[in-house]
Amino acid sequence: MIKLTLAAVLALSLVTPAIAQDAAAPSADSFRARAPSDEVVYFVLPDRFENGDPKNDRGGIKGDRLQSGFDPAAKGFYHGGDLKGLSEKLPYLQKLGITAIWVAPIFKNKAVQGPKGDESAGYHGYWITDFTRPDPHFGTADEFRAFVAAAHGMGMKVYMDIITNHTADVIRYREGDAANYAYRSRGDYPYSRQGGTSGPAINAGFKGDEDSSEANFARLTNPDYAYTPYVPKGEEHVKVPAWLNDPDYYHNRGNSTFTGEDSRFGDFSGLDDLFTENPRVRQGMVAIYADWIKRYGIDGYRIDTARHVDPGFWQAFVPAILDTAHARGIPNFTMFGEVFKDVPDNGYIAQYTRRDHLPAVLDFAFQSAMREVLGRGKGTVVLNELYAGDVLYEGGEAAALNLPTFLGNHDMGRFAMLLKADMPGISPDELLKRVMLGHAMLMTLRGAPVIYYGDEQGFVGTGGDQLAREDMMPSKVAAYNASQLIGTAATTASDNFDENHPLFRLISELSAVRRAHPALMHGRQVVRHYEQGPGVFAVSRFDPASGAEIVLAFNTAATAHSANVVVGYDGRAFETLSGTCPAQVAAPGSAHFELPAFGWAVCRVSSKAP
Ligand SMILES: [Ca+2]
Ligand SMILES: [Ca+2]
Ligand SMILES: [Ca+2]
Repeated sequence: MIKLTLAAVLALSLVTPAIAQDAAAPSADSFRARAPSDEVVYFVLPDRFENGDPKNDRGGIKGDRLQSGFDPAAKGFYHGGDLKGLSEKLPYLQKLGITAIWVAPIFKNKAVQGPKGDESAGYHGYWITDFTRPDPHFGTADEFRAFVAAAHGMGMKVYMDIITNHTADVIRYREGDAANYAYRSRGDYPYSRQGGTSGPAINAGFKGDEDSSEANFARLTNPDYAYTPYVPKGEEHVKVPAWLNDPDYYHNRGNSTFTGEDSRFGDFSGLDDLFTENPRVRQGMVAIYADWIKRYGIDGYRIDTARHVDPGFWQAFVPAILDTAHARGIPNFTMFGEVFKDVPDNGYIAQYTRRDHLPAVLDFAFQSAMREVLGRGKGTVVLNELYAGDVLYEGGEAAALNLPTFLGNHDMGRFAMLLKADMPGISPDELLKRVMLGHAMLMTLRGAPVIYYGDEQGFVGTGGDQLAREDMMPSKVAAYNASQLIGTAATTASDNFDENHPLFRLISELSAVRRAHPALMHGRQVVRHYEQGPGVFAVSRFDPASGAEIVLAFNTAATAHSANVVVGYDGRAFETLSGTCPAQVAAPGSAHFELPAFGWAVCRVSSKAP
């Protein structure tokens, strides 16, 4: 590596006034003006974060854990974290460099559901009964309002996690195996007959679910075409708003296998699948989620299970919600859908921006590519293929800048766990280095980075789902506390809000660099270098106003690698923003990068010779 001379340092400092520190704290009044691409997002399950009020731990429900859902020693039950705790920890998130908080669903859930002996609780928030208020386990509407106001006061946005595909599992069927109702298809069980093609005629004149007009759905009056759905005694009015209690507004065809027709029309593990083709359901969902924007002025929606909802629903929902947000003075309101598939590719997820008109989708293709290059020994060419596909999104490469990118999540598990699964026997030190590099790439490559809570504290976890949902507050779950963290000697038995953790420091530093340089937030990205095996991957990103270039180079290999990387022909010298940059170009149009194992370089290009 070539060292900068003192003269070069002075020359660079004269032409580079905006350094990272300038952007340390986003100002409270400017958050509405920021594009979704400019955010650093933190995805948090409030139940697993901080307990600000022990009085709400049981959600006001009497009885044991099978009533209240509260059992801090069990990974599938409520642990006590809440909105008050989240508000108290906002300064921690601001120091981490977070500018937007994606909160897992806070709506009132069915506290406990599941077959006898296999019950679990709605601590994750995805089993909604009342769509109009926070779950009492998490706090009150006033506490949510206070949380949003506090976040906004610190210049941070709030993204809510919403569901339109299903409600909690309340509806049952008279026929079939209650443990797993088999899917009954539209061909075998048409809407025109009760219980199959040879059954009595019902729903005369209904032309099927492809005609979403009110006139057509006025003729769908009997929901007994596939199964005979019913609401168990005592639960007739459990859902809010009240229209949700009518089985007519659900598909009632049995459980999804997550492929083919049933992926859209089936119940997600028994969760009542809404008839999203029905205009009454569409109006109802728009009303519910428009109301949260009007009442609280939140900044965006992460949309759960988006691929299990019909395109016509999104084509109606998206513009109605955007109109509401814009009228409320939220010009940059964003929505990003969860389109999760075992083998995600950008062509598949891009459909949901083109056909369904979702403004963005969670970038599962980025996550998959990052695992390939950092966990599965694939060449950095995989990343070139990923970004080549950015033209597939509605709006093309510019729209891809707004995609939330991530390394792992609450379903698939944490990035550290995934790498460990790919490389059994990996040392904690190498795992930390790979996870650090992954975060350096996440924070600087195109897209809005999403940090999964706890990743900044070196959480690893031992699997997906419940095994990836550890507590930040001192945990009582034995399985969590037995898991070794990286970058720290701590375990989840103690509280983990360490601002000196190496991952916390890295994310915080790179967030500051990112926020100081428009090129890294919403600048066009051009791939500069990639290899067929592990090694160097490099891109340039460009400030849309000034045209200034920043070169990013990463080494995914476990040994030092170097490469001659294409750079702009006017470039002469580099200022190091992070990692190890060369002092100057090797020749106009080329720079020699030497990177240590798992090293990186974030380099601002200067046209002045050193
Ligand atoms: Ca609590
Ligand atoms: Ca059900
Ligand atoms: Ca569905």
